[in-house]
Amino acid sequence: MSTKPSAQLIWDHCEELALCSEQTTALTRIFLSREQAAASQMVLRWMREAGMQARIDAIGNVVGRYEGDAPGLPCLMLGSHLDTVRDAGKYDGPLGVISAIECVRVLNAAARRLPFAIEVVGFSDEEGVRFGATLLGSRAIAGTFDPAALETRDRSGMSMREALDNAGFDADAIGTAARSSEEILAYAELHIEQGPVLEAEGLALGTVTAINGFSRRRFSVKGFAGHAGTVPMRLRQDALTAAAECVLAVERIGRGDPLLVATVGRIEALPGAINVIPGEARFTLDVRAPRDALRERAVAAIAAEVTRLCTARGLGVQMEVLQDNPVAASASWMMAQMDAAIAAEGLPPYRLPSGAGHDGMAVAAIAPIVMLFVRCEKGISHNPAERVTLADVDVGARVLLRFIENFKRPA
Ligand code: HGY
Ligand code: MN
Ligand code: MN
Repeated sequence: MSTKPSAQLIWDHCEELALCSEQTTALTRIFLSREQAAASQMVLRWMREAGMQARIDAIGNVVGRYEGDAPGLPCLMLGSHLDTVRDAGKYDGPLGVISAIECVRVLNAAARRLPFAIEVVGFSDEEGVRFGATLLGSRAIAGTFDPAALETRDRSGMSMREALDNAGFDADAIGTAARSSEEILAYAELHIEQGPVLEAEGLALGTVTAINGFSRRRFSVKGFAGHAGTVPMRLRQDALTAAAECVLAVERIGRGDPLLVATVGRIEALPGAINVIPGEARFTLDVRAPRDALRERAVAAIAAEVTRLCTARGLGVQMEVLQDNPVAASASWMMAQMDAAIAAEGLPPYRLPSGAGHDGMAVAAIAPIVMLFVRCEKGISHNPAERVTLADVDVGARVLLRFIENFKRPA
């Protein structure tokens, strides 16, 4: 009987989960979609086959529980997210969920019970693709879900409340997903690095020191739609050319500090016809930094510059605050235990920050956190070219299992 996780099974389950997609030619699985419902049922089954009690909570998180050596003990929570970005890779999120399930399967096969319970969570919305606000599933578990988010709307104009109801959930029952800090000893997440550092260092794994803070905004530039053939250039109130200047200002301000990143990931011109001067332009903003003051200054500078540029053109602009998340630092004792697990598998411990956001930012509100990063090829992620190796999946799962088996919360 193997006492080691099966990297091949993890690999195969990532492949199988990737079939739950909005398209057949790309991987897109967004919050409350049919594809996500199918993925949740698949993960429920895997959790139960691994020996866990498994359920879907009030916001669609898939929650599996493996009891400790006595019933009802506080748990070490593991997991990651099951939703994806559009045209995603197969491992951002699912690798963490499936590796954690595989660790429990190995413990269960050996009839091993630890002095704490283990819970594995497949979070329902970490990416925030559908409604803009992110970490919805983990915030619900942390008890920090903002009910105002229920009124945000997706591309089709459907509100989150309606989408929850359509998917068979009760938007007003989201509070029942919240967990108390007494129930959770700590949270540990295995995730691909989504950056180039481990590969550059020639390392398979790293212990995450902190998750950079991030701010998300949505801007709407208001001009005046007009006939593309008749309105002279000097008389136009073109919302898109104003937005284009704003996008370059975001890049300029983002380049102002090597620790800062600022991105406009989406822009649209309305009404969006080839022969109509755009009367409105909408674009998103994503700003991140390892220090909250640096991020906050950059967001303020961008908002001021956007207003200045639009006003100079005689246009109006509105900014919607989608979300602000402070830096989430890993617990030092958990980093030490993750380093020890890495070393016990014969690898050199290595520490690095996370530029990407993760569910641990939300869970940090109720539990100490740590992450284990797994190398990904060229650091590519949020892209179908996202790749890991079977060998790295194998050592990642073995280190995660060793971390679990040796986990001990200091008195
Ligand atoms: O955007 C992020 O950093 C994460 O992938 N949700
Ligand atoms: Mn992720
Ligand atoms: Mn992601």
